[in-house]
Amino acid sequence: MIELLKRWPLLAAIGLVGAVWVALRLAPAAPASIGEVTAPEVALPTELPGFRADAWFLPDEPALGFVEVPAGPFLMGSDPAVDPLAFDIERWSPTQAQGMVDVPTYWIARYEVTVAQYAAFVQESGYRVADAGALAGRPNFPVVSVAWTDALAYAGWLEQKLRASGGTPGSLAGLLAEGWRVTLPTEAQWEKAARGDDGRIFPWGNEPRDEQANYQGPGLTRVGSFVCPECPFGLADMSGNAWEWTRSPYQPYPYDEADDAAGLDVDALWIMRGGSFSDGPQNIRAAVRGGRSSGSGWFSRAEVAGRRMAPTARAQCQRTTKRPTLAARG
Ligand SMILES: [Ca+2]
Repeated sequence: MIELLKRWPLLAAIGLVGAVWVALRLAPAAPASIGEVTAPEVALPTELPGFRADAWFLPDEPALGFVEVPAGPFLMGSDPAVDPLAFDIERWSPTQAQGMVDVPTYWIARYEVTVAQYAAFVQESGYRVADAGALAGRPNFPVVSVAWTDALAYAGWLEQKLRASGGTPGSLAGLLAEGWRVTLPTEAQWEKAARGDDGRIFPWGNEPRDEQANYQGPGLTRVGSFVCPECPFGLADMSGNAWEWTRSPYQPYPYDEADDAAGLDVDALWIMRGGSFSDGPQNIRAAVRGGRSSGSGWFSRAEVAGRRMAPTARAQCQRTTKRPTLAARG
């Protein structure tokens, strides 16, 4: 898919249509359209080691698993002279391989959003997710088959819960009181969180390492299964396990966050990052850019391409006032 997106938009569109055709041919039965899906029965565990059943199964950590990423510039995109695995769509401009992007302070979740967290959202809100199969995984595994719109809905719900709860840790409560929002990261925020500020290719350095990420493997693993002391900010599974949605639309580089709300229509593709358990080293690099549509149709749902392209949300807390709304993108 990423190969196809290099020739965006025509080949990407052809590829997506082709993938849907294949999925439909292989599917045992066509799922109902989004409007026909009813709220599923959700079974939540009474306890889950490492997570708080009394806090929507967020991590049992002082800031409920949110980690601060300090303000500062980082090197975004890829230079094929340094990284021979780089795709063309990671190039900054015709004259420049990479660009420096200054990112204000933000917070990002240490782990991918789990099945238990997503299930708590569905159970409490009654929200009708696009694909109830997303709730079928093990509770401490990353949730997959999540439409982009549903990922944003989860983030918005979590923000409301954290704002309303008297038990929200002071660090988070203070940010929310200042007007911070819980939403998906931009792709610049995601990439900075994955590679830090030294331009490394993978979260741990410049060479692939089997022991530090779940890739080229048989399936998903529990979030945080792979210890990566070298990874920036203590984040887990930025490379591999499940693809992760961002809130950035697919746009050619150079990246400009001001473009994030411009020129979007119902056919916009949204950037997903990090590769999955089934990808090889090339697709788990910190600069890799995948794309899917928002979830108003088939394309964004992971079953389109099997579990290879399983996207998940990595909710984050950040100061922006440009949070996309479901009404504008649905
Ligand atoms: Ca991941």
